Amino acid sequence: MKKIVILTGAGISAESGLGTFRDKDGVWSQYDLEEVATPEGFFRNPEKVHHFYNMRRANAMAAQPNAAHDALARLERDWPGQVILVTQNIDDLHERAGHQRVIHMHGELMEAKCAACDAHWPAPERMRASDPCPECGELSTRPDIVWFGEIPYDMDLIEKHLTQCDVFASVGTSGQVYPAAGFVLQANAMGAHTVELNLEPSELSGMFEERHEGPASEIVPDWVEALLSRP
Ligand code: BV8
Repeated sequence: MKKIVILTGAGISAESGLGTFRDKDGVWSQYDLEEVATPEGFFRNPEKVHHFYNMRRANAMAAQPNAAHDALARLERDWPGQVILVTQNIDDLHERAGHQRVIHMHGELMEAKCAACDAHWPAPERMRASDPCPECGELSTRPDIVWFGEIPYDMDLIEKHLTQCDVFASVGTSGQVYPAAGFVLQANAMGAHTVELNLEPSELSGMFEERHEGPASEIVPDWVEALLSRP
């Protein structure tokens, strides 16, 4: 039975009210990426970075999954083959929609870690630079999020899935951030059928054999329904 690998980006959470990054009035038009999403920015001003992620954590906690998150959870449950979900998003809306296995390649808002001893624990609602690590006591706690210039999580696992997939679908991503933006190239090289579901054409649209354009809450449930009606 066909194995499906899905990559999601900020666009799948847009209709849940969580801002995307590069659309008009996106996050990176309001905040300087270098200051809040790089290790250098964190080193320079940890309080500013904690404030940025405390705000995004509060927004994510107040948001609800939308029909696109629900549809992917349904696909994972009802598809007779393997469904692997890789997300660039750090919110937990896939999980709250009932998705069982989510690979968060850019980390998670709801997780914290220690930059000194690498301990991991559930993030409190508000993190502060003055919070000592619960394990080693160092003042080096940080959000468990992959910043620019840092190595994304689970790359070996993701590469393995990409070599085995029959279908690769990309949902709600502009295809500007690597290595995630390179996944469609690998899927194509492996002969997988590639599908893009996005509000508008992305940087990589030409790489996809099949494209659906529109809001994720509409086109993703339609795509899942079509898949399940002819497994
Ligand atoms: C790495 C966590 C090495 C933070 C993120 C030059 C200099 C320095 C670095 C680089 C360079 N060139 C390339 C790099 C590497 C760099 C990179 O790619 N930079 C880009 C900006 C050029 N990448 C890295 O540094 C990565 N690490 O390369 O390490 C390595 C590589 C491979 C193997 C080993 C080692 C680390 C990148 C991770 C950074 N952290 N997130 C946070 O979230 O705060 S990435 C950040 O961008 C977000 O997490 C986001 O998820 C991600 C991707 O953005 P999108 O999800 O695509 O969001 P965007 O707004 O761009 O697009 C939204 C899309 O949705 C649009 O297309 C829109 O049309 C659509 N949409 C909107 N509404 C809807 C919709 N679609 C459907 N329905 C709707 N309603």
